[in-house]
Amino acid sequence: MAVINLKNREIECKIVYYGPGRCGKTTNLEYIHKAFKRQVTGEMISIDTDGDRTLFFDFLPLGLGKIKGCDVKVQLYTVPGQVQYRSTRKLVLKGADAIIFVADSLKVRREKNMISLKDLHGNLKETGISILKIPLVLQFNKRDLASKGFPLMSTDQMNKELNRQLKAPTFEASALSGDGVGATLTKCMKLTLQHLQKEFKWAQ
Ligand SMILES: Nc1nc2c(ncn2[C@@H]2O[C@H](COP(=O)(O)OP(=O)(O)OP(=O)(O)O)[C@@H](O)[C@H]2O)c(=O)[nH]1
Ligand SMILES: [Mg+2]
Repeated sequence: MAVINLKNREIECKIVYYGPGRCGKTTNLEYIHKAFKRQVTGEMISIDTDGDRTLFFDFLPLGLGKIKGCDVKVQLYTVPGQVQYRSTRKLVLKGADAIIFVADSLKVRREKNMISLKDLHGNLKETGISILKIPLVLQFNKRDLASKGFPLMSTDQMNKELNRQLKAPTFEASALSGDGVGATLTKCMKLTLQHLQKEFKWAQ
């Protein structure tokens, strides 16, 4: 849950990158760390890894400047995508203000995307959050692999299979080259701030 400190005029929120193993969550954060140096306010921390696999989480703090006189700070997290780390994902998800679901565009990962989205749905539900209510953006990652001859799903197919009910904004991306990474995060940030503004009005 976002921390809104009116005295210091600060808003701090948490965005979680979710998705199946090897879909590119850590690569998104690595790109942001590298390409958005002015916004990065601290080191990227990867807690517990095995090669390129995340076993606990990655963390990257950002400062996005002032919005309506408030300093906006964002904490980015990734979950471990491997199926067996469900309880860790639930832990990392705690207090999330928004989700970026990274789907792998490779045809062979079709089912893994669906399983991971279902897992997200279940984990959110267990913490009393509806997947339809939390700010959510879908990223169709690894689009660059088409030009290297890998069979990819069409974005139409991915939309039908993953996004029919969610109707979330979607972005094609290559986390490796950075294409679409900033656009995904910017949209998610906008949705998060809109959502907070609505909630805050209720709370007043
Ligand atoms: N070609 C290509 N490779 C990518 C892209 N995104 C990630 N990869 C590669 O896919 C592999 C897995 O990426 P990670 O970012 O570690 O995946 P992850 O989602 O963090 O995986 P877990 O930590 O196991 O959940 C790495 O070898 C990346 O370089 C992409 O957009 N294009
Ligand atoms: Mg990872």
